[in-house]
Amino acid sequence: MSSDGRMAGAAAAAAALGSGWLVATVLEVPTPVGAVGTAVIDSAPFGIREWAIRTLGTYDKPALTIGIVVILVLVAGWAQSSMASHPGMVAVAVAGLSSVGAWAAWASDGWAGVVPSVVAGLVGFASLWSLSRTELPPSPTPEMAAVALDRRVFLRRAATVGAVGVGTGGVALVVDQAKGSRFDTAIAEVSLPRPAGPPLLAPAGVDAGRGVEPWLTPADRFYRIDTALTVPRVDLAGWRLSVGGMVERPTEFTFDELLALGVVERHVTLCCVSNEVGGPYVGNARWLGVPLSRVLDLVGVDERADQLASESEDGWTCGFPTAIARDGRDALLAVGMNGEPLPADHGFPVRLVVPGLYGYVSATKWLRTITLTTFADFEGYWIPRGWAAEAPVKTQSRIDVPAAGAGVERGQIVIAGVAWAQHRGIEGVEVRIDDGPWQPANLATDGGVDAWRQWWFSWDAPEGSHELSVRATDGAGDVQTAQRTPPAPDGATGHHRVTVDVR
Ligand SMILES: Nc1nc2c(c(=O)[nH]1)N[C@H]1C(S)=C(S)[C@@H](COP(=O)(O)O)O[C@H]1N2
Ligand SMILES: [Mo]
Repeated sequence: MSSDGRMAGAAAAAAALGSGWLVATVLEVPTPVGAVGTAVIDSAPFGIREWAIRTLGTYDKPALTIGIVVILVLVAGWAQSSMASHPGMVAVAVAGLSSVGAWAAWASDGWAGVVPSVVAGLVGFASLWSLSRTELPPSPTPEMAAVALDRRVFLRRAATVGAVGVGTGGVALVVDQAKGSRFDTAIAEVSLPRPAGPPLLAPAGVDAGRGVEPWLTPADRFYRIDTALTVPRVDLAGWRLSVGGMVERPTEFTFDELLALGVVERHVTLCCVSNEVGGPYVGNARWLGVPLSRVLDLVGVDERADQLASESEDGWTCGFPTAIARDGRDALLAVGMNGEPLPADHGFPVRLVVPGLYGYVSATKWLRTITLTTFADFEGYWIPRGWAAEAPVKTQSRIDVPAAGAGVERGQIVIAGVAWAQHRGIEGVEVRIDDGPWQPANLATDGGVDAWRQWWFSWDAPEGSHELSVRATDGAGDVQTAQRTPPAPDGATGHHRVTVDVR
């Protein structure tokens, strides 16, 4: 493949992607690349998906998008060099790619979703075509076009085609950002009711200045895990929550109708089943929301419905035992996070928060539907992909300071971190230096059984390389197991260990 061919292919790909993106932004449907990315995420085999979260973490989505674009540019390079000799084959290839995008977006957005891919395909093919022929013959045979290609004409056209890509892409970016910031302003203007009772205060914690995780995680630092390549922007006026399935009175709620049921505020720690021992996918927030039990009382739940399933705006689903929603714990339809309306990333306008369960079975963001069903009849998104149907949070503890591999001065130092066992609470934390005995750590004030607990331990560090370990005991008196298991299928176990170098 010549470098001209590659350059022209890249220009044609840019024109196609830019115009597809622009049309998608105007129509408010997924971009062709986004739609294909979502389809890839949804169909990725268990092992690959697990690997992506483990190695790429929150960068898994940008990596996927870049991967798709690189493949398109490579294909476009091939298409450009084959255009003169095999235009029919190129037409079929472009139509094929365009159909993949159209099909992927059609699944979520119907016919409107098809338009960006069709436009991208047409612009892409027109670009390749115009770059492969000369100015002169009115209807060149492929052979003539290849021979007569004038380099200046070619370069001028390549620049024009590239400019179409950059221009449409640039406009799309500006339009999309304007829409995004208008949306964030609209969120900020949502006024939420005050919870009943005295204000909820955070317990006195360990001084966060030492590099310890703050007790309350700010929303912009809260981990984000979901399958959404683009975050849904839900229009509050059109939003409805429908509650149905095995209930006596299927009911639809507007946002105001939901809030009218009354709100409470609770500290709840949320964590992801994909979190490795010592990992970052856990956070603690002050959630404002309507107790799920109030909604369930209103609709009247059929006793045979052993699963409470839910679905999001973007078609993601999950489910957990109905009994858990009714056992008195503070399962919430959350509308606020740390005193503000839910940010778009964390589920605006309404999400579920269920203390004691991993997010993948319970914490639906951009909530739309609650369906009372059975475990026999329904499986949430992750269940056929290899994760356990029931997933109570496992007791975990983490050392945040000193950081793994850190060099520290000998003498008195503080070892500190967090421990969590949602809905059982943390009764104790112990620290072990190398192969020494387990020694009790100090616990910060208890913030309730549903929240994590900070801990610290004063250590007179002797010179050398040392391994620090931590383990927690939950409110039922059960000591965190030392047995190492991976996150799949229902949450990692084992002790967090860090090695430090004392000088
Ligand atoms: N709509 C939707 N909700 C979702 C998910 C998702 O992929 N889509 N992921 C779940 C998972 S696996 C977790 S761990 C939590 C994470 O919530 P956060 O991103 O607010 O931290 O959201 C849950 N809710
Ligand atoms: Mo998760």
